Amino acid sequence: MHSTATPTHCPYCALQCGMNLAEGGPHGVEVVERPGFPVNRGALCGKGRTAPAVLSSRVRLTEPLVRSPATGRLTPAPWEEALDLVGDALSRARAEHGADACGVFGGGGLTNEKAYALGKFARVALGTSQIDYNGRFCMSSAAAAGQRAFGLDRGLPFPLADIPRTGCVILVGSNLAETMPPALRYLTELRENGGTLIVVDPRRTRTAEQADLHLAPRPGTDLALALGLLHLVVADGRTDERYIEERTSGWEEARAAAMAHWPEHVERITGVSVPELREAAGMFCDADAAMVLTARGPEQQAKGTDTVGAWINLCLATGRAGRPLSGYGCLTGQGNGQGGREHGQKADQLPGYRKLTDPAARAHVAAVWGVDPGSLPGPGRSAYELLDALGGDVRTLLLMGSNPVVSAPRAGHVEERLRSLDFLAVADVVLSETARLADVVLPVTQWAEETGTVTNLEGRVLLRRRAVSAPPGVRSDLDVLHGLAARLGHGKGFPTDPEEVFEELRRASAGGPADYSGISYGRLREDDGAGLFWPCPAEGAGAGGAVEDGGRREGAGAGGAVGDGGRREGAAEGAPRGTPRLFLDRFATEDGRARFVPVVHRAAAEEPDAEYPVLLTTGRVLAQYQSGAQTRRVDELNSAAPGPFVELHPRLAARLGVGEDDPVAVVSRRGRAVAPARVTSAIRADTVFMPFHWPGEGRANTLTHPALDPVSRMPEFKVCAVRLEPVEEVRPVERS
Ligand SMILES: Nc1nc2c(c(=O)[nH]1)N[C@H]1C(S)=C(S)[C@@H](COP(=O)(O)OP(=O)(O)OC[C@H]3O[C@@H](n4cnc5c(=O)[nH]c(N)nc54)[C@H](O)[C@@H]3O)O[C@H]1N2
Ligand SMILES: Nc1nc2c(c(=O)[nH]1)N[C@H]1C(S)=C(S)[C@@H](COP(=O)(O)OP(=O)(O)OC[C@H]3O[C@@H](n4cnc5c(=O)[nH]c(N)nc54)[C@H](O)[C@@H]3O)O[C@H]1N2
Ligand code: SF4
Ligand SMILES: [Mo]
Repeated sequence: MHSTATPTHCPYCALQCGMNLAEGGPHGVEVVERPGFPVNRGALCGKGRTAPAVLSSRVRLTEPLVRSPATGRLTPAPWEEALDLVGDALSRARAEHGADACGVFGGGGLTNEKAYALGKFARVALGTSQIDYNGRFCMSSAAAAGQRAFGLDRGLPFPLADIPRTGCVILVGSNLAETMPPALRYLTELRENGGTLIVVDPRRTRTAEQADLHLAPRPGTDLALALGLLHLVVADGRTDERYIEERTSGWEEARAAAMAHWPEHVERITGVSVPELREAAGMFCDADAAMVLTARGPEQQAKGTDTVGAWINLCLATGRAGRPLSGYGCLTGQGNGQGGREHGQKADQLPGYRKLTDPAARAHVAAVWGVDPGSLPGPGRSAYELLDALGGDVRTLLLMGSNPVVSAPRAGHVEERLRSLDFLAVADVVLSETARLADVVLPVTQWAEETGTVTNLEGRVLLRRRAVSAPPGVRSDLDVLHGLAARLGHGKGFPTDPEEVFEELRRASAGGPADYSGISYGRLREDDGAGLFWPCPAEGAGAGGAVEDGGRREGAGAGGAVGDGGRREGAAEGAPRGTPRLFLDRFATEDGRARFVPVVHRAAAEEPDAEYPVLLTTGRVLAQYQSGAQTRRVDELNSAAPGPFVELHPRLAARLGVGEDDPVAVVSRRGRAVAPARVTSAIRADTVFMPFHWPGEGRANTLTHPALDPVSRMPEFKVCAVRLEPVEEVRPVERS
């Protein structure tokens, strides 16, 4: 290893692959393998490998920008002037229209420290209820379903290293091979060990190609599919009655709901045949242990919470939750997708995954913050509802860590709402499409230029270390919040040192469901930086409820741990390492039982009809990340994935008369997008797929439907009705 290499983690997805950064290369640092880190054991995808390119001053912001009243253009300005403008705009909105006229929008890529500080900034410095973040668009349905069933939401209640040792995995709507490539190895090892893999995806993806059985339902019908499987399990007498009796509640109602979903009926809804359903149910029940893992496919639906609930019901009915090597898990997406949803940037939340409506939680956090509990606002609007309210009740917005012009549903409308604000301030690393609309753009440090903690999809809290100096002229998000809070009369309470923020976060989270009080920067540096799993209460802290489970020390989990998880745990013998595995004795509900929820299938918010006869679903490709703000600035990634496309079946292409690479217009009730055709029999003939990484004419979110899940407020990114048109010479104007 390079003598000056710093062990740290990737800036992108929730796997948070370990890497070393060594001095050298055109960007000051280069990525060197870090084989000792258990999650990825040295493997990285192309995004991680090329991440230093985004550090380059060539592509990123290096000075604040202020919109000039004279020219209407963004022009460089000194930091103090830029912060004064934002501070004044927030004060003015508050004075003229009340605190809720100030909006805050955060991101699941922000470190725990930033997410915590942003939530505190909204509630204490601004006193606004109007804060939410892009994680609402990500895993919120799985989080809501997990809370409902288990009383606690931690994406994976077990380490990834358990996957190869279970017997069967049903992977629902995850294209892991492209979205978390190093994690594919866990599925490969599962099959090498004799386990079986079932993939549920309307497309035969690179991930589906690895499966023993690939089910390709119509988009938006996973709920029916899961109920159909449960029906078969019951009909074949393969439920685990003893487990249901001892560890769950609500079975009768859930069972009755499932029994109404006959396999033949489910076949008609989903397009998955009865023999395929039988085969899947058999594979799942035949295994000694089994898991269901979901990702955005079933979750990003206006019925995402119930859909995940149906898959959880299947796990509970067969005794596959809260037992060694069995369980339900959600593959969380963003770099800090897990931690970012725990510490208060969510509309209804206080740090430690506490509820903003819970008087005890308010009292605890208010005491840490040194404010009166009564001064804390109540829950605000969810992400899309907040964006939709811009220019109405919400007059001024501070946005940190998201690019909704590209990534929000019905993006044409969202863009129009952003333009209608009195004032928009954006803190970003690059001049994103959203930053381009701002009145003030604040250039911030990123990833390798700053230290902070992130919590990966396993609930593993990690220290991401600074490895390189930021360009002069750039400040951290914590500096920005400190500067703004001072201008709003809160000179104290917003430290700029991440470790100091973390120390406060520890106290604020103590005793909450996501308890970090036993975690410190010092401990995170130990043991090769393999991290600590929350809940991780401070030594000697009296634990109750969910935390009691957390108080269980490792080793209390599945016996005979093998693989990297086992190695690390073994190495820490005697030392508390947090809680790698949850729910083994009891669930985090009041009575310790998991709750069945009686869910029934329902149609998508927008079903195809004569005018819009085709289903559109959306998602990702390997070489681009999210709105593309970062990865579209990396040459190597752009060559691999240069632009948007419309994936469609040869039959559909023939009917339209379009061939490979011909431009196709995709039209929905929200607008029109144009991109080249990619013709493939790997997709259902009634469905087209577009990746959402690009702005402009090929923007997938021009088309998507903003119908929201009633519980999680997740938009229906994965299903809407469209029609396709070959592109004429003169294109009609985009409608929003
Ligand atoms: N390369 C890359 N990697 C990423 C990201 C990225 O942008 N690019 N983003 C990160 C983030 S934040 C996230 S959330 C994760 C997302 O990771 P994934 O969930 O794996 O990503 P998606 O491509 O959105 O969706 C997965 C699959 O769902 C399928 N699908 C579509 N509709 C349906 C449906 O109705 N039912 C079912 N069962 N499946 C359906 C799609 O065909 C797609 O293959 O990836 C993370 N990793
Ligand atoms: N159609 C469709 N739309 C989708 C999805 C889909 O599957 N289909 N998926 C949804 C999902 S799962 C997600 S997670 C969202 C994500 O969509 P976005 O919220 O747009 O996510 P990013 O593109 O990662 O935007 C992050 C922004 O923050 C900046 N940034 C990075 N690090 C920092 C930092 O430390 N501080 C600050 N201040 N800024 C930083 C980046 O440069 C970038 O501009 O998209 C959603 N949109
Ligand atoms: S899989 Fe995710 S964390 Fe790992 S290198 Fe790729 S983007 Fe980074
Ligand atoms: Mo996400």
